[in-house]
Amino acid sequence: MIADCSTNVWNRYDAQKPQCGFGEAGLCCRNCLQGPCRIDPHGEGPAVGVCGATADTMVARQFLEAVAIGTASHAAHARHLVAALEGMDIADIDRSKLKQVAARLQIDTDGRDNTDIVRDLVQVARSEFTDQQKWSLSVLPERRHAELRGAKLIPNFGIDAEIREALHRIHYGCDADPASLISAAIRLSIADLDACCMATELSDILFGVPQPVVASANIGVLKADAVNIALHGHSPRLSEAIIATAPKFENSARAAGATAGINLVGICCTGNEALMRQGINACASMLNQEAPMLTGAVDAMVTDYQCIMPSLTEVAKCTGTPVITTSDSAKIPGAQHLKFDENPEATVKKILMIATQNFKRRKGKVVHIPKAKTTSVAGFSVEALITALSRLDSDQPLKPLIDLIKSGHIRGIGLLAGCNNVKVKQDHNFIAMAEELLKKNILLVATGCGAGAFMRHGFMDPANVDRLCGETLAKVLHQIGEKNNLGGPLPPVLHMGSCVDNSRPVALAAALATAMDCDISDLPLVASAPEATTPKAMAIATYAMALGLPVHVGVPLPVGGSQNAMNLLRDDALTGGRLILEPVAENAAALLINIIDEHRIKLGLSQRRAAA
Ligand code: SF4
Ligand code: MSK
Repeated sequence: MIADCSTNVWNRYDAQKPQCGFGEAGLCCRNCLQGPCRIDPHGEGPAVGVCGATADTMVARQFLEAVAIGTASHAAHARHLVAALEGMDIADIDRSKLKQVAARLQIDTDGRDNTDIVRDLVQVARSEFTDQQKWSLSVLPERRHAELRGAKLIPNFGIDAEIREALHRIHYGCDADPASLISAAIRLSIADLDACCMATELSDILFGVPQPVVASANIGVLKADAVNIALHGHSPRLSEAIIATAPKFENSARAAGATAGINLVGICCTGNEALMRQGINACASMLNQEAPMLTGAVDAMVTDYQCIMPSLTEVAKCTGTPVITTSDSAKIPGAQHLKFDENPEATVKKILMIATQNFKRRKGKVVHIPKAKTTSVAGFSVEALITALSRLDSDQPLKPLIDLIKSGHIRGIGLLAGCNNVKVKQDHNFIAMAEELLKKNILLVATGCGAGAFMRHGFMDPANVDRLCGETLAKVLHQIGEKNNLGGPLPPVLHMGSCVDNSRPVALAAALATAMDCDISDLPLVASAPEATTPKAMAIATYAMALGLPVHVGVPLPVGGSQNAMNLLRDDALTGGRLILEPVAENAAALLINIIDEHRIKLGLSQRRAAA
């Protein structure tokens, strides 16, 4: 690293050690000014807080709070896209996705003008925040509705109203019953799914449905002789605007001495969005977001919202990188704030100008860009997968996939999602689990920072299929690749997008369950967030449970202090889903493989085992 800069996420973590055991177990409550209260998990100190709240209450209340924060974040993201759709030039949108989504939401599309359809869609979107949750419920099959209805988990109101109700329950002297609180968290998570579905589909309508794209990943995508602009956060709005305008600044970049022109690179989930739709190279994920700046080669770190470390401006003090924040919801002291929504066009131009000017400042200075760079094929939206499968059976595109699952060539499907977490050696859990699961012929899809991990380690490079996958899975990936004239197989792990885009694997699961005439919870399908970090990840994990899935989390959740809360989540009779807490990746993979086999037996599917 070029800069003399000692601050980074790993040494700040070391400085925090030992972290508070009460907090880690969920046994520290700061819900009112009589606290903080804490409960001794060893039974030697107080067993209740000042108000009488028990360990069960504290843990369940905090769980609901985390899901509420996660849901509020996804809701803000979705709301931002609704506003974008309102202001969008109708000529630029993806009409086929617009009609598909509108029809599912029972908006009349026959012979109607796109402007009218958009107006109705915006209206439905707005009422998702207040009155209803049509968006997610319209994706889920009837059997799942019935399960949720039976468990009284169908949301009563819109997203915002459910968040408000959750915050009310958490307040001093309200809901103290752990079962009631956990059930509220699961119901609220449907609102999170609603926001995620809305955000994904509006992004697709606004900016296009992702299709397979070849790009590079890891820090080596930075270029010493280019104006490097890092796009960081979650929203595709700002990144798409910068991508569209950057070519106009190529000449000024070259005039400033950047012979390679402008080099846009992605960080975190804005990076995933830009990669999926525009093939922008992925530079880093949430956990290593400081590293690109430390090369000395980043000319602007441009952020929107969520998962942006406030430490970036500290790092900037060492490197001189301009850090530009663009959302009033995510300001950072020391950053230059240019509000995107106020004047998108002018803001984008100013960002490109600042970056170009900064290149002049750093010209001639040594940069240190590690060579690490991999080839990655991304862009696997459900639509892209269906198109690929339709080359095997144009009438019933899902049938080949179902037949392969039934025959055992594909033993099951695993979603590896969620963040990196400083408590785990970066990417270790993702990689160790994927190695085990792929060998056992389990088809893997990935989103969010997990997808970043797989890109960095070559798991999205088709060249590695034969090395990483079991025999029958490799054969399937080759076969689909050949039928699509890709000149090779599909990659070992399929990149389905950002963390909001966990709605894509949900849509795939729902379609498979419908086609196989079973519930989502019956499918040989598992999910894992082996290095989870954020409340958004907790909300996503909870909606995966609400859909009836077994969900593995590989880091401690603050629920360990309550056996009752753990039992409610671990063996969730409410939804058929369950939480699996297992820190050792290899053990987690073994547990998930067993669950897949149990589901296969229950469905009466072939028990054929591909040679491992
Ligand atoms: Fe303590 Fe109860 Fe206040 Fe929590 S809500 S801080 S347990 S008094
Ligand atoms: S960025 S929520 S750290 S996946 Fe979507 Fe990564 Fe988790 Fe943020």
